[in-house]
Amino acid sequence: MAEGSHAGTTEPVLVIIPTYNERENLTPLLQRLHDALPDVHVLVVDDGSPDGTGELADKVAASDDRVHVLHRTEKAGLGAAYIAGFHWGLARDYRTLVEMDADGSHAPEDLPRLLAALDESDLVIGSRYVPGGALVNWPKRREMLSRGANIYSRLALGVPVNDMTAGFRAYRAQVLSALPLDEIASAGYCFQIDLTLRTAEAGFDIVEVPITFTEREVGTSKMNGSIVGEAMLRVAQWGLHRRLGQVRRLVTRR
Ligand SMILES: Nc1nc2c(ncn2[C@@H]2O[C@H](COP(=O)(O)OP(=O)(O)OP(=O)(O)O)[C@@H](O)[C@H]2O)c(=O)[nH]1
Ligand SMILES: [Mg+2]
Repeated sequence: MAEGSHAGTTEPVLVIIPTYNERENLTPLLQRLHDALPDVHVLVVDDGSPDGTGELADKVAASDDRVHVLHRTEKAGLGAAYIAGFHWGLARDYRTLVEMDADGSHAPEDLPRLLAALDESDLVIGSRYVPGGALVNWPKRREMLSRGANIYSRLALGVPVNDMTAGFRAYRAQVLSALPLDEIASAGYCFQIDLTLRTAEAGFDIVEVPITFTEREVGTSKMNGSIVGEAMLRVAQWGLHRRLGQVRRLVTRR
């Protein structure tokens, strides 16, 4: 679908950064981001972080027109934060919307390559699991979990993407406008799988570019067992639904 158009790198680009207790990470990350790409705008979506991340973001925003803050009252998960951020960005006509973690795992220095690849695609995924992708300091257990989740998702869903749980992505606005954002209830990292699947099913082009993913050095992970459980269950349901659909189409064709 992307062929023939060159909207990928057109300004303005909005980088959406969800935060929950990322006070120490936020300022250095914004600095790195604007060093790499001075013109991008940022939306920090904070879920009332008890450590004052939201107030810190307000302070930065007060002296930097490129930085905006969306405050939400309770911790409602990564997915809900992104949906709110997407609505905010689409309402303001950003043509490109980027997802990026606040904890430094996603290198802002990789973002120019993601945006360049959007010229040829509708969704660019910064991928750990394509040639050239790398993991730095990730505990073996987390790597196994992530690789396992991706193999499981690819097999269950039949979507040819190697890093479906990746959270460093660039979307063309037209993709997000086409998806029923308010129907997406996935909270944890299965939100990323959910969006990948919906993007593929809607017929948009998806490309993966290799990134180096670095384990956070500061702050704590919000990853937990219920996030994993949610992903496993939902992927199984979506997979079954897709397979049944395929079987149904085969049967009715005869
Ligand atoms: N607004 C908001 N942000 C969240 C929430 N949960 C996680 N985040 C943010 O989402 C990003 C990813 O969360 P992480 O805790 O790093 O999760 P992860 O990357 O899967 O896990 P680690 O690899 O262990 O760091 C970070 O920027 C978090 O601050 C939430 O409920 N609300
Ligand atoms: Mg992280």
